[in-house]
Amino acid sequence: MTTAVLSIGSNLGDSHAHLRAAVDRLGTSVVRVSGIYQTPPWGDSAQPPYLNAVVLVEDRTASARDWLTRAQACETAEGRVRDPDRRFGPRTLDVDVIAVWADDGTPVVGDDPELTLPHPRAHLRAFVLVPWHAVRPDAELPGHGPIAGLLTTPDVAADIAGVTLRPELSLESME
Ligand code: PH2
Ligand code: MG
Ligand code: MG
Repeated sequence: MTTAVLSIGSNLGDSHAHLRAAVDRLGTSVVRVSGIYQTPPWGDSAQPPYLNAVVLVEDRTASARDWLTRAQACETAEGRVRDPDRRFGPRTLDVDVIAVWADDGTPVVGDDPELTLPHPRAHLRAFVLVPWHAVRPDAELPGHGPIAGLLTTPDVAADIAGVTLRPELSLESME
């Protein structure tokens, strides 16, 4: 079994619907979903704000690679088009694998350029850390320690004010 933290984001089209479609596609692997947060664009400011959330998943057989494959399947299903000239540009759906743990709780660590684990910039991103902390206050980002501590580092703390919960938008199942 592996467990993973996925960050989902969208700022093109019906962002709420794209995020919901990702959670639906992840199906029974979903353990917990955070609220939806509106967040200022990071890395390339000339684009609309994002909606971001975090999804905790687990699966009896999935490898770390399988989470990347599933993440990319979600992106493709929502019509994600990659602009090679604009790495941090707008997107219908982005699903990033933030961290993965094996059955015994050991974090998966890897420097494959296609899947660096843990995600190399997660410790800097308020739009990942705030929703993750909301659903798992005691979580640790492998290699960086408790996420509660990361929220108080100057770079992240400066971004927190811009990360706004949108309580009227939800990813919880309506069944
Ligand atoms: N994703 C990016 C680039 N910038 N900014 C915010 N606020 N949220 C994102 O998910 C995001 C971003 C590329 O993955
Ligand atoms: Mg991303
Ligand atoms: Mg991505």
